[in-house]
Amino acid sequence: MRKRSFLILSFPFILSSYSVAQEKYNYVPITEKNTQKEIIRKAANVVPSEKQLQWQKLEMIAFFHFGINTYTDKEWGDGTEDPKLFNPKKLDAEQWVSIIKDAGFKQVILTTKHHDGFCLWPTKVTQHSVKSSDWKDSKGDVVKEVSEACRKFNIGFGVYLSPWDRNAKCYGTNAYNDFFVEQLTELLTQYGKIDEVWFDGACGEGPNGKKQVYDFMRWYALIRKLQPQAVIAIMGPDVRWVGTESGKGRITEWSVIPTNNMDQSVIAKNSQQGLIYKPIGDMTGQDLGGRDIISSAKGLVWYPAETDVSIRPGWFYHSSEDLKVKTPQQLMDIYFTSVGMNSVLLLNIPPNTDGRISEYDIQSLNGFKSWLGKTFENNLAQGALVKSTNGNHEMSIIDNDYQTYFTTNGTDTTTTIDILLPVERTFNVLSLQENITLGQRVENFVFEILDKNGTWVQIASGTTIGYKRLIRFDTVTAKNLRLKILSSRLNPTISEFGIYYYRTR
Ligand code: FUL
Repeated sequence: MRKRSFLILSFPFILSSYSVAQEKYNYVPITEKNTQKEIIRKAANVVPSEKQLQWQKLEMIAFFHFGINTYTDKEWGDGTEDPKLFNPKKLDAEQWVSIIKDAGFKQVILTTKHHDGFCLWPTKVTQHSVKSSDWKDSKGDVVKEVSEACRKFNIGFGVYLSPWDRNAKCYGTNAYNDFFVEQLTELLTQYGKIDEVWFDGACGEGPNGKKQVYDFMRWYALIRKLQPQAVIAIMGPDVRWVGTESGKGRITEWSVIPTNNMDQSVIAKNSQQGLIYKPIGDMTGQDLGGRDIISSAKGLVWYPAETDVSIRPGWFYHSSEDLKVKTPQQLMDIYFTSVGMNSVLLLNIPPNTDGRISEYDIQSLNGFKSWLGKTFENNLAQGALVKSTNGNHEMSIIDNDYQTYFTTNGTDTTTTIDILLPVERTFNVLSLQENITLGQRVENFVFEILDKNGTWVQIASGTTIGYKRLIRFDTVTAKNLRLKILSSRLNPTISEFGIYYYRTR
């Protein structure tokens, strides 16, 4: 894949086969001189960095919350727990990874340290770790076992390292930032390739009652230096928290959003490394990037959403929640409202006190996997004839190749695409994908079918598409379909179009 520069200055280049002049940037400042039209155009040309693109394509990531809380039956430890409580008699990281891989997950994030400060690897900077437990005669290393299992199964590996540390004595002083940098350095240098570093937002008191000012900039620079391919999530510059832990994303989900901390000197200094500070602004509203919102932005940035949710009520394993594991139906609903709403799903599956994923969770994941597979195995639009009023490469929307895409002629921002199926098909799901390597542009679309009386009937509509948009509707049978793009920030691009039959049980 072509390597892109992160220079803030826009640069024109020509897409050989499509001959559309494009500007592209990962983030862009808005000046007072910019007209509303220029702002919209700038927004349409903000694109993911290479690592953000690869991350988005993963679609599903598994979270493993495991640690001292697994043994105290708590969600948040206070840092006074005895490390000897940690004793997973049958820990099997390969079981964890093989199960989630089999269910379709492409990456893992492990809680290497939660707020209690207990480390799952034998860090040199504190005794509060696996090396003070009796597990494997104090020689165990969960981070090593999980990272090796991920490599064996060819799955990405990421680390959650809680900034809030209720055990570290130095928490609340400058020394804590050094302590944290050492922990981060160990994780980033001893376990091979790291694909995601996940910092949550909790910032409470430490053992001495003091709060900490986190030196995020220093941490980001370290990650960019040691693991430049890793995305930094949540309290980081590459991936944003969707805003809830319910598994429900936004119906209108823009990956291009305003940021109000576009510091030009920082940008210039780090222009080759991607954004190195966390965009600032309201990340919790219903619509984070619509025209009204970006019109007053100081800058625009590609900052996509990650939807974290647990398969159980809690993040850590509690036997009392064995019968509360989310059902395959609930996981399917979550898939539609996360991946299907232009977000990446981060599903937590907490290993139990034995150090294994429990049967309850396995059964649910198996049900989810086969349901997902059956639903999406055949695009019922295959074999269709696709035509548009004003575009090119129409057939590429059903070629199952994300790179190729349909776009309009000239500067047209609206279009009608007709899809003539070879035979009548019965379906209840629409799947759309924009080619985000050119930006996120579609603002409004409708989907219609020709009914038995020869009338076009609208069966679905939406605002944003982004990397993926899935819409469910009542089952219909039709041969003639029509996708109308009613509004787009620049020439709309459609990489893939799909219709599917989702069997509800
Ligand atoms: C939050 C933490 O406080 C929760 O315990 C959990 O780890 C969640 C994913 O992040 O900030």
